[in-house]
Amino acid sequence: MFGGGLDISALADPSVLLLIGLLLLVSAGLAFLLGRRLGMGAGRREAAKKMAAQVEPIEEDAREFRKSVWLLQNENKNLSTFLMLLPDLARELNNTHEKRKIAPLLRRMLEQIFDPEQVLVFYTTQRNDGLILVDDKGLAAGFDRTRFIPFGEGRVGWVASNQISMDESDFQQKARFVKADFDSASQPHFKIELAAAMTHNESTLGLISVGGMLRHPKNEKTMLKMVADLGSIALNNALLFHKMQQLANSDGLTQLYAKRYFMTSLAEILMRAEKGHEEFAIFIFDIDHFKHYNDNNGHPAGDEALRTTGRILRDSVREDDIVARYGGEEFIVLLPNTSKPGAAVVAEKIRAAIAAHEYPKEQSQPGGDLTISGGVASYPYDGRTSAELVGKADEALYKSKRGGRNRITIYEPTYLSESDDPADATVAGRRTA
Ligand code: GH3
Ligand code: MG
Ligand code: MG
Repeated sequence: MFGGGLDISALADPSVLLLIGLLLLVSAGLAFLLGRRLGMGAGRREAAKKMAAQVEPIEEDAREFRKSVWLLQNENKNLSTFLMLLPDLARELNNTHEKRKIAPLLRRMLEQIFDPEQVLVFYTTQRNDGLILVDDKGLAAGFDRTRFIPFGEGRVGWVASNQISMDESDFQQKARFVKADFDSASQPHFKIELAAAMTHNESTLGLISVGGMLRHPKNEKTMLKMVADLGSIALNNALLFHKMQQLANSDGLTQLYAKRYFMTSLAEILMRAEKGHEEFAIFIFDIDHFKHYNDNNGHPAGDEALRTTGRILRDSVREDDIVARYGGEEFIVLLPNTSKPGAAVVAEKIRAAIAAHEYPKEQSQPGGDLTISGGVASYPYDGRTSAELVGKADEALYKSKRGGRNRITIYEPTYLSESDDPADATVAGRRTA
């Protein structure tokens, strides 16, 4: 029926027409479905794009948020490290009354907080005109640690004299506005990114600084200042303690050591001498006819004579000898590592110096001179305890008194069985009797 060409007559067949109709219907349906499907895909892509555009900033926010959380966690860790270390530092600082022990404690604390390449701890000099390095971490071995840094020199000197805590940006900012000699050529070894002064009552007691920090806590300047403040409290306490100790140990009139301090030192020297098989000596003396001097010239003149005697005594001995006022007009000297003959020489030198000194109105004294009588005893020959040694020196002193005064007696065991003749004793010095 379709052979050769299109047989139009076949279209007249209702069954064929039905078939074509059906086919058209199916393809229209398919086309519709396909079209719908295709149209929907493009919408979705569009929507997805829209959604992605909305999600991107959220993701960015989340990234920022995660970063902030990480920073906060880090910050929190730094802060809790700091807060955990603080009580320990305060306790340790509170337990130390020695200035030299404070610096290492501060240095260790700063190492733990900032993980720095360099830590410097300075104390103010006694003359109060500059700084001296007392402890450090990371400073070149060849650096002269005894070098004096005047207030005002370099970053360190600037912070010490201005008492303002500084960080790196403060230094840079200040350098622009103030003509400060921050990067002084004299301090090329110093790495100072953070510095704070330790102060008390407006005076600078010292300074701490860090540089090359591997850890940068958020409030680093405040943290450093807190450590500096703890340091200044400790330094001030040590200073007060030292002053109190000096007051308690010294005699108010002569400024020599007091008897109690002398006895403690004697006990210590005794122990050391026992261990090290060393010898030492003590020399005790008493002003002759001092009652007479007081009665003739008045108590204030007597006080002045005691002060002068203390000065002469101090000027006559070595630095490691201990000189004390033992009682009213009695003085005592501890001569470590000194032989008996050596002590005799020192004692005689002191007697001669006092006799040679012209005390006001001394002419009215018996013999026309203000003089002393003394006794020397030595370890281990004359005694092995403090009481024994002081007792023997005192015995020798009274021998000098009995012998006519203005003389030194060196204790000799032989004169215990004595005939009470002063000639039996070894006597140094001028004999007036
Ligand atoms: P001697 O040669 O035997 O030691 O005679 P002395 O007069 O020195 O001895 P005595 O013990 O009789 O008198 C000691 C005097 O020292 C009496 C006392 O008033 C005086 N004295 C003690 N302490 C002080 C003081 O702090 N200031 C003054 N001005 N006098 C003092
Ligand atoms: Mg006397
Ligand atoms: Mg006396």
